[in-house]
Amino acid sequence: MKLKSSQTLGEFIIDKQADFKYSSGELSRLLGAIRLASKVVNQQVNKAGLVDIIGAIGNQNIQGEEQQKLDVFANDMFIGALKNREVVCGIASEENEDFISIKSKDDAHNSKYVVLIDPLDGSSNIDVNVNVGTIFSIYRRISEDGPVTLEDFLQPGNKQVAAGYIVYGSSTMLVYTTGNGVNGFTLDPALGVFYLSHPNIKIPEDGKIYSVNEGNYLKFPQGIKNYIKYCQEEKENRPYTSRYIGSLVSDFHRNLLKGGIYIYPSYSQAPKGKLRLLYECNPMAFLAEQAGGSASDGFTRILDLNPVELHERTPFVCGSKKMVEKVEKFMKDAQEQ
Ligand code: P6P
Repeated sequence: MKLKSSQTLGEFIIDKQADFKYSSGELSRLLGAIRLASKVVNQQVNKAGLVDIIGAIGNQNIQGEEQQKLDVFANDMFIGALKNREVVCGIASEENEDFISIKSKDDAHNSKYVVLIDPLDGSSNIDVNVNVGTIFSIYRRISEDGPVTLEDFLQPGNKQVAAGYIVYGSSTMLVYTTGNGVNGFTLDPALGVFYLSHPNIKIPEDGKIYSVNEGNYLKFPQGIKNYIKYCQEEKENRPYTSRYIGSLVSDFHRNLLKGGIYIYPSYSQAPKGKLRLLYECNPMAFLAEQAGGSASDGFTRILDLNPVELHERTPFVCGSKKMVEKVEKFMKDAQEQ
């Protein structure tokens, strides 16, 4: 067997350490904690399906509980790994109502980073074997010292120091940015090592894939309805292709590599949309922009939104720059009519 030539994630993080402003290696150790937790979660996500097919695996009940609670398992794994590395002073998670303040072993709160995570986005897809993902967003704390405060988490997305996701799919990939471009790493499950497989990812400026839950079409704002009709027209390079699998990380990942747009608009039952600003939209928006794409709520750049609540939602339009601009034009024109 030939040893792989490409760089491992660990080597890459160390190589790029110089890119992190004022980092004394803590951000590298933080990313290392995420790398570790993602491997443990990947193992469980891949086993989850076996319960349904075989059901005779010793720990069927436990595994069954984990399967229903796999997102809680993922939450515990990421929080545990981050706590053990003593590099974060606070964590906020989709699974926890309140944020967690973390003391280092010397009882101090001297770590300087806070992390926000969606530990297993799309987990309702697990039992039908559709890809799921983990999303993370990292900030430097703004409070001086002592326990973290809510304000440490309520920072606009343009203050993120790093963000990324893990997609547990046909292969497991970790994609992240520290503000110096986007790089993708594929897990070799036999060795348990992430290898650099997608260096310096750039999203195509335009695309022909649109991802939206068209079942909600009648409830969408007029601008979104008009854009969907535009995608379906037999004109120029249209109709586009509709691809929506109900898992943000997977829909985003495909569009990142091929070009496309993901839309989760507001509608009557969800006046602010469904997706969470802090640990879904901000990290994905940071990645999209770092790859040359863009992200808005249909009017305003996602990364410039000022959060007021930990779990607040926002309408979300994200992907190829020209496609996002086209949606924003439809939204603006509809508003003016
Ligand atoms: P809907 C999963 O629950 C999620 O948060 C995203 O991963 C996904 O894109 C979206 O919700 C699906 O929502 O309302 O279309 O089923």
